[in-house]
Amino acid sequence: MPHHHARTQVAIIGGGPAGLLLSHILNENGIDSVVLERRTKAYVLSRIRAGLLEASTVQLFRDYGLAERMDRNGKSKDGSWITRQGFDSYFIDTHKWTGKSMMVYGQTEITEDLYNAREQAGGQVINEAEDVNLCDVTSDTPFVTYTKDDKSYRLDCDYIAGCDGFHGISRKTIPADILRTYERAYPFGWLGIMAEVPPLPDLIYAYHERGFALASQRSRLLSRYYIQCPLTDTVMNWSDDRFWEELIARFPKEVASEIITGPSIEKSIAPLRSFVAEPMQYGRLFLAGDAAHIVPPTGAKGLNLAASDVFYLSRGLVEQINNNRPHHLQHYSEVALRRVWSSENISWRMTQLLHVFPNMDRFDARIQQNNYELLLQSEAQQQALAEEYVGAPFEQLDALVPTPV
Ligand code: FAS
Ligand code: PHB
Repeated sequence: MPHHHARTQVAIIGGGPAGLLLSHILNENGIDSVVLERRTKAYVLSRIRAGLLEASTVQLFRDYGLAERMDRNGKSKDGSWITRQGFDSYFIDTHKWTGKSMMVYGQTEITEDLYNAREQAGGQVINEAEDVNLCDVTSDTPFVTYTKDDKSYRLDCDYIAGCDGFHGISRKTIPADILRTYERAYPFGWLGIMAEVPPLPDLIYAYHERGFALASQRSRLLSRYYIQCPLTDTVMNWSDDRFWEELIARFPKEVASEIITGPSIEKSIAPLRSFVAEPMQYGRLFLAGDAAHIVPPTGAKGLNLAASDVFYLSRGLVEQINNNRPHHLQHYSEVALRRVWSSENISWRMTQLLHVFPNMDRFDARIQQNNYELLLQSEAQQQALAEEYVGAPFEQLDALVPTPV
């Protein structure tokens, strides 16, 4: 029998961006939640991941008082460059085609801002919560059990949000005969480094016969670079010198000559995957973020999808709990998945456009080249890419923003 018994309105599994953002927005709407995070706060904050925010993600953070440091330290971007060996470069001009900009601001900083906001509000984020189990999720009285410091706990709740990422327990709670999954694994990964050197002025995606490369940034003095590498590769094979030499070889000379190199402070390889689990709700369990879907980072959509899921899920929970209006919660999965599949689509197409696929035949290689040529020539293609890259607006944003007191 559990030693400790507690209650909350929403139990949130996972203290990454999705879980923390949901907890914050619920709190802003007077709804109590508890976040159960398996790892220590230091471990969560040590992960280096996303860096580019869609316009709607930035607006959501501003609407909820989370953007003070983002607006101070982040860098607004009117678009990103694409280069292809032997062709003119192309600027995805989101400002020209959509009137919107994106923001370069690291996921690490976002997670820090979210932890700070929860702590300032006296929010309950329980780190090192182990053996989390979701119980009675199809009943009206679901609950969660977990252990911490060798004590066992039971947390009664009205709803459970599964924000525990791709390897979490929440998605696995949905029975296999109900859950539908869709997956595409890619035959390569991204080797990423962080270096305390001034970055290039803009984000640049590069296609080269040697492989994909990406120049990004975190601040005026912190650069983030990636190169495509074989799935079998390991960080041990990549000295800093070898990394910089390969990165420089994949950019056009006029770009390569501007790259400032230096010692890496972080180096890691991430596999690329497209994955979607449907439905994103089961009884009183609702999945959000990587727990429900994964995109290859080529389109910079992973973190932004976590934010849009949280926008839709928090709207549904607020409408149900505060106003006894079930519509948005009942349709959460359907609405969230429309945006998930749009992001899966653009992420897959940008990955196809920009990477060397080891088994690509000559026909596919010419189609890949023609897709780039079309982008250079067609304003319709340019507008479409800009709209998808900057991210579609959330549906009915005004339904969530708290009415000013
Ligand atoms: P997260 O995985 O961030 O958080 C889930 C949390 O749940 C974790 O803290 C985990 O410890 C916890 N958890 C797991 N199981 C649990 C359990 N059983 N009990 C309790 N807690 C549990 N996106 C981009 O847009 N651009 C990028 O460049 C990019 N790079 C990435 C690189 C890597 C290596 C990875 C893995 C992802 C990358 N992503 C990128 C995607 C990433 O940013 C995610 O989209 C984002 O972290 C999603 O946030 P969450 O859904 O909160 O999931
Ligand atoms: C990053 O800065 O980490 C980044 C930027 C754009 C992407 C992927 C990653 O598409």
